[in-house]
Amino acid sequence: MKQLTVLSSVLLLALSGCGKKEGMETPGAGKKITVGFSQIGAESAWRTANTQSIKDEAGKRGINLQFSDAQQKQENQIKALRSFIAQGVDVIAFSPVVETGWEPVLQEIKQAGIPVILTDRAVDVSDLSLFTTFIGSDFVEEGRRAGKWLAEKTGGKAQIAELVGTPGSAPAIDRKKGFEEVLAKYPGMKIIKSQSGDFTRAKGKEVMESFLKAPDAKQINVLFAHNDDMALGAIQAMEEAGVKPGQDILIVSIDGVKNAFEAMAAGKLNCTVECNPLIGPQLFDAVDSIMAKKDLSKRLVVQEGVFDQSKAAAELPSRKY
Ligand code: GYE
Repeated sequence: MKQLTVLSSVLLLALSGCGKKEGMETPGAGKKITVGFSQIGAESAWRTANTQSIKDEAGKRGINLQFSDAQQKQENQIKALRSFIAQGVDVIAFSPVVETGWEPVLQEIKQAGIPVILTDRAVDVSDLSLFTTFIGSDFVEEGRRAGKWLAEKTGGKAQIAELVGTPGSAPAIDRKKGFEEVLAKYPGMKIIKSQSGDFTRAKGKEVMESFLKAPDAKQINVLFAHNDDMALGAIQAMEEAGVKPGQDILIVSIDGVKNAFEAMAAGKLNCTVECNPLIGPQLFDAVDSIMAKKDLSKRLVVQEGVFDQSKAAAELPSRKY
């Protein structure tokens, strides 16, 4: 994300070097646009909503969507990207499972003259011409929002267990960074346990079980989970261990999926920081701009908020994911 952060102030960058090579066929009126999309997997409710949003929007716009699920493996994503090159798709979009290791395949895509849109997660590359635009949330800010809510709620005193997302992924790196930025201002707030739950409910439960079995388990009075699914798994582990989630241990997580709102309404989760997965419309607007050879902002940020128990019941009926 370093390079992207530097660039976030530079809003309008031309598509130079990212468009199709001269002489290559561009779909004319009536010809369907083909987009190859490599999705990370189906690890969370967030991801399921994200996939649905992309498929629905492609359907609405009559886009020929080549969708590929990588089951949370970078090697599968790289294979999918190479098959999109072989098919000669018009645009490639993908949500990179981790930040690093993309340079070679992105170079191959560039050689083939196919524009790339990153969605949701960023890549760590030094050559920014390797992609046209990145559409996604500000994960550092989400981590800060979780930290600020917690500092206010606890008066700056907390012994925190942290459930980290997929190691090496942009949201795990950035949410931790933003959260720790806030913690640095409060000497009474400390992370005493930290382990990856890979953004899944099953892993979140498993890791929370091991936290609760540790000799110093009684000291934990807060859980910060990098996504709702891990928090929901941890809630189950707490209940099975006779610990009251939301009371004995305060819980703050990120995403804002419907099940998290239900858990808040039931008093088991205390706060969720929103991360909006419904980026299908923005993705295909970007595809349209590319096809029309219009300038496109290098960074498109998704708008989102923070919800606690006091707002949960009112928000629940209109929650879209
Ligand atoms: O928070 C998590 C998902 O990249 C923002 O990935 C996304 C994260 C989201 O598995 O639930």
